[in-house]
Amino acid sequence: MSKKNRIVELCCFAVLAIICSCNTANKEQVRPNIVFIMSDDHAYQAISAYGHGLNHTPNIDRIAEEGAIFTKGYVTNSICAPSRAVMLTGKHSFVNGKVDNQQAFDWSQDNVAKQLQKAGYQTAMIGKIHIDGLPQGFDYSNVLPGQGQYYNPDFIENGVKKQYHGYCTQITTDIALDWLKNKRDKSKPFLMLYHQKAPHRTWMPEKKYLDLFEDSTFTPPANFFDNFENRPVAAEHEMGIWEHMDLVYDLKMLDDEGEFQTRYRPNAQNIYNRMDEEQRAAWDAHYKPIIEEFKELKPEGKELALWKFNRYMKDYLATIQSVDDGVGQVLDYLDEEGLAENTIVIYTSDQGFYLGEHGWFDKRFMYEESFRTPILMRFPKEIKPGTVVDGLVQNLDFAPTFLDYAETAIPEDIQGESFRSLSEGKTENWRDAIYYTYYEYPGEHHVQRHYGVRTDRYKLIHFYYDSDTWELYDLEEDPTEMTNLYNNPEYAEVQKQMHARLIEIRKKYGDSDELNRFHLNRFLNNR
Ligand code: SGN
Ligand code: CA
Repeated sequence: MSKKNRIVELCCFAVLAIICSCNTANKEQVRPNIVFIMSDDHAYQAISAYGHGLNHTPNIDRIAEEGAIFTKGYVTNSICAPSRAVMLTGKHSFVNGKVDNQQAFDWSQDNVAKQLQKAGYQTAMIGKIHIDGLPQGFDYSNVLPGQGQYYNPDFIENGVKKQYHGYCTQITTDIALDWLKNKRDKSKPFLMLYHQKAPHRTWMPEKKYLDLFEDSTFTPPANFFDNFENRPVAAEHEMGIWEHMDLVYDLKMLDDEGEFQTRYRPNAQNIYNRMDEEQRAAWDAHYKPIIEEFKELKPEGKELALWKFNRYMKDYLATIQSVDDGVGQVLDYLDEEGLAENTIVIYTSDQGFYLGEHGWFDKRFMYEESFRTPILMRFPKEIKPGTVVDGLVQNLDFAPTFLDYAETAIPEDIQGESFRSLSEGKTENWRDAIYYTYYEYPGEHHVQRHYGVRTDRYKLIHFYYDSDTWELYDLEEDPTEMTNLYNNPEYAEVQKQMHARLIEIRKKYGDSDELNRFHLNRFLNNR
């Protein structure tokens, strides 16, 4: 090769190298960051953007104002750890194996954090995870063991346990901010799972918010005194505010005189003992007058039910205020760093929650309040402010959506679908039915095993194992699901069609009675 040709060849290589490196740099700049915020048991009714008027959550609302609110966000299995496993894997519980809170999760299977990590993302898991074992797929993890504690919680940082002093929600936010500011590799895009324990039972507010709702009076939902006519399975529940909510453990009536010897009083005492002197002083200053007042009032019957409902709402909503503050702090950080434009921010919960509907707290049932979950999402680059997404979306869809935005291939075996184009307003070819399964029975709160299908208008549920009960609802006529229409002759055709939809959707996702038996036997053998 002549000297001249050699020089030309070298120049070509140099130009090519520059083009390639520019492309990589561009790609790095272009791929969005993802902040996936999730709280535990946060009912959509308790986010002001959803318009129920119970409380004011300005920071969470901001995500929807500057982005999108999802009106039909649902989970596939309304219980904590399974919901998280679904989000991580993009697969239904009966496929990823984590069907209930007790069953071990197999961390060796693929998950969205592993996939994004492989694609060059920095990944972090902070806060409540409720899945045992060192989280896999994360460059950094700092998680609560099990349910975690509201006051002075333990955390497990990259496998090492240590106790923090203070209030869990704020600590979780501080850890998230510390990772964003000081720990991540700033040359890479990031995925941060920032997951709050609040507002999970036993709804312990932060010191500064103890009094926030003290002057409010809450009116319960119209079906608070539900008599469960036509719904024998729901009638068996153990999640009634009136009948099952513990006066001392849930509602903080830990009196010095020991007058209220309830079932869970010892647990309440343990939680109280965990606080330091200053925390206890603030706690007592707030609750002692309420205990005195309750002793004087001695409410009974329906009056007691309404008193309990009000105490529940005050504490539950107060814990949410700290969650909202944390969201604000993270959004501020994104603004300050100029990251807001190219960062997807999602706010969701591991499932919905009952705020007195049917007289309940807790979740688990396929009825709307616990089947549904809040989803709010901001991505200024692609989503117009004030977007309302009405398509049926499930927590199954988060993993493929993240991969889609990250320009990373979605593995074929992922069962969810990316809602990227739905969020931009393209509704064609979107699904018109969703599938649900629930397994944790026999168990706390006594909710039978069930599965079902929901379309835009109808819902068909089958309770099995200790029961063989079908329920059918017309959500347009009966949005609070008070009238079971199964075997109602007027709905014979709808019933037939919904059975067909159920068979079809179970086939689509690979569920069956045989799998239900398998999970039941595994559950019974592990007890
Ligand atoms: C705990 C709660 C239950 C709750 C489950 C599951 N009891 O066991 O009320 O249903 O968690 O919640 S408590 O006495 O420990 O508070 S989940 O969100 O983790 O699935
Ligand atoms: Ca939960």
